[in-house]
Amino acid sequence: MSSFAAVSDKETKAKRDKVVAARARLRERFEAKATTSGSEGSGTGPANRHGMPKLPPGQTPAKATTWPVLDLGVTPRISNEEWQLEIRGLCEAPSTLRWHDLMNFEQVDEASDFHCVTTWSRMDIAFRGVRLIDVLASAHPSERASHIMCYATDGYCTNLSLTEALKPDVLLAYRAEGEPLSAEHGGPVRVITPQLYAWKGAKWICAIEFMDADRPGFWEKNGYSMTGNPWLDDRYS
Ligand SMILES: Nc1nc2c(c(=O)[nH]1)N[C@H]1C(S)=C(S)[C@@H](COP(=O)(O)O)O[C@H]1N2
Ligand SMILES: [Mo]
Repeated sequence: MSSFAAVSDKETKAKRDKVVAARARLRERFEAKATTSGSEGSGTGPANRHGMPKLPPGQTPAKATTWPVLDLGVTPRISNEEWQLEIRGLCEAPSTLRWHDLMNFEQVDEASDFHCVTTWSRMDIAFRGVRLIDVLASAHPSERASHIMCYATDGYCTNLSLTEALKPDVLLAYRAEGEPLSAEHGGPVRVITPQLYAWKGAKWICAIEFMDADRPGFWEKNGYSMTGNPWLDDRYS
């Protein structure tokens, strides 16, 4: 399910057509070199789980009512008005997005799974947000860009290959289960990477850098895998 906010004028429509075209071009580039990163790992939600209540190896379902909080221990409190996302690095159109810019992208609802490397999983969390691919495409990444680093306000960072980052259910999420995303879970805006362990989704996202090589983020420097594919039990390096 997805919808555009009311289209008010031609200019907005033209802008969105451009975004859609940029997204298509970018997706094409990366689908061509898609890796074999787990045939069952390329997305989640009931459809992508083939309708099976199946968990990645070594994972246990958390109670439907619990969504544990895991982070470095500080909880930034950021209002929607204060929130900013800087897009930089190897791209032709670096920019800083504000809340209203985020609202101008297509808004999508995705039920996604959330796999923590500490072995609990929450299935089918209802998220609302913007596809990361749309935001990345709007910055026109250069041909050399192969990875991104996501930076967060608490000093955290984590790396993603563009192949993973561009998958359609990777979101910049700002609502969960019908409520604004709480500060504890990374609100106002965090990354959700349903096909990867949850540490790959930066809470309180504040910057994204396009890179021409892979580089470890916080947990990746501390022994976690560079890729983090739960379907391959790909936890540590
Ligand atoms: N900014 C930031 N993002 C982060 C983390 C963090 O410490 N800081 N921890 C990661 C880890 S290890 C996990 S398991 C998930 C936990 O998200 P949750 O607290 O919403 O369950 O966030 C990830 N994103
Ligand atoms: Mo984690």
